[in-house]
Amino acid sequence: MDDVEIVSKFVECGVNLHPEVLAEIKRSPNREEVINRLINIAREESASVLTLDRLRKVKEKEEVDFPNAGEGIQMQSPRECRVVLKRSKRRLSQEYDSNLRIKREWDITKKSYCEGSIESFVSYFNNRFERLAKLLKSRTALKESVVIELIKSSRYSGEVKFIGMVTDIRTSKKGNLILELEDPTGVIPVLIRSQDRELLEEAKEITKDEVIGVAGFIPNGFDMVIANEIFFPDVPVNREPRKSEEPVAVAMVSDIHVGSTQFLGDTFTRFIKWLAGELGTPRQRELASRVKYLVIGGDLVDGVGIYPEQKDELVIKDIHEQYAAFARFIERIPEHIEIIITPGNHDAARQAEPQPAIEEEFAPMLYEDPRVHMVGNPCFATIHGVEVVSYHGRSLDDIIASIPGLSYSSPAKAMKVLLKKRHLSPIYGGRVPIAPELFDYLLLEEPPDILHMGHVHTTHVENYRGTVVVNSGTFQGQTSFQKKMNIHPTPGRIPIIDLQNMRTTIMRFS
Ligand code: D5M
Ligand code: FE
Ligand code: ZN
Repeated sequence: MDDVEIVSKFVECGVNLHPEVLAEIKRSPNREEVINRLINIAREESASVLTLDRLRKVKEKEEVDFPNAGEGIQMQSPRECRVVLKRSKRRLSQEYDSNLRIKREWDITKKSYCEGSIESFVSYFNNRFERLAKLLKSRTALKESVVIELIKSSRYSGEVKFIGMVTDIRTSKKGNLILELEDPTGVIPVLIRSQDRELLEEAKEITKDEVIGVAGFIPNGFDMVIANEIFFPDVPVNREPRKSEEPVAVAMVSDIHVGSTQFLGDTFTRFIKWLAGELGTPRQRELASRVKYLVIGGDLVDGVGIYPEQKDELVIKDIHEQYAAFARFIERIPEHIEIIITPGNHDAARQAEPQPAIEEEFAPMLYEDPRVHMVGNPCFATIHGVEVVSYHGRSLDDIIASIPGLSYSSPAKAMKVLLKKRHLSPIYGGRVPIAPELFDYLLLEEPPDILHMGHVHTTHVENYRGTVVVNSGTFQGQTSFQKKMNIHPTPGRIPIIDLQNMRTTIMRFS
């Protein structure tokens, strides 16, 4: 691209280029990308001349905007641009066959055996314990772990290693942390001493009802373990994430809240137009053409009777009509995009987790659409060889409330904690109703390549040991409830993950 071509690209968009900026652009290895980005920014700010000073500010602004973005994450915001584009007729993703397997065996839909009896709670927790204990035992450090009964019966003093479910957490007057750990053979207290600063810091991430390993010792004559080390099931270090051989991408959305007075219809429409190749710079359109899958992680509609006084914040007060309005948006998504839909806490599905798919009676149009897959929450799927887990994310409320240092503004950090626990919703008896099924569907048996959640209405992406941890934000503006709770949503920022290189681009639509 020579000087004239670069300058005319800007001129076509009504922006004049300062010669210093031109020189800077030419120095850049990824010229195309820099040009597109600058055009967007200049148009967004109605700047008619782009100076070097502006360019520096743009760079600063981007860092401030998304300080926590993980590796390989780029911000993009498509605007209708006057650059004359050669509209590509072929859509890249259309050229490749669909390669999606939804793991129905891990989906609760149509197979809930939950009775809610005491026995079912016992078998539910046994299933959770056994499977997480197996994961922990596969770690070298815990190979020689023993059952709690043995530790207690032998009354030995000395080193011990064992695995247990956390049934209680409390802090003593002296600042020691006291855990109570249980396995099928017994219960034992574990003490984390206040002077073990590092261990205490690690232990802050422990929540009730999760399964951990402990290495420690029993002091002479005591019936408790002093911990030296704690182990989360975690995901292996240096795991190579799987990738697609085909150039296809997946768009992640959630929390659309159709029917709410705060639903941002224009923003959602812009997103759909971008998917359809009708919006954006050439590079952004190229990315759109890769999108072959759309995952919608719950809260499609605002629902009715979800919280007190919700009526006042609804423009559509009938749930059937809310889903009908939602379906009219979905109809406009290009045919070749396959859509996976899971429920959230505002949807017409059982509230207790795991949630079965949204009921057909409420959303018949979605069931009639052959490219829409109506699935439960959580959903486990393999897309072009990439393992994807999508979970609405209600447990984030409990995790953020119980672990110091976590916040609604950085949900991917809370999601990482869940990944370490290898469980999507560990805390029982918190805000998340959990159905005691015979099998724990909320457990992460395999580390996923993509862990997707929503619910907290804040887009945030990080990478944890090879897993892309992504929260897909919302298409709803701030509600009065969120205002009271000091929650600041980030509507219209949509993560797009290219499955061929596992890079995430956050597209901005508002
Ligand atoms: O949740 C939207 C946001 O509001 C999300 O950040 C959680 C927060 N939220 C929802 N319910 C509660 C309660 N009961 N307490 C505190 N924070 C909450 P949504 O599921 O879309 O309503
Ligand atoms: Fe929501
Ligand atoms: Zn929600």
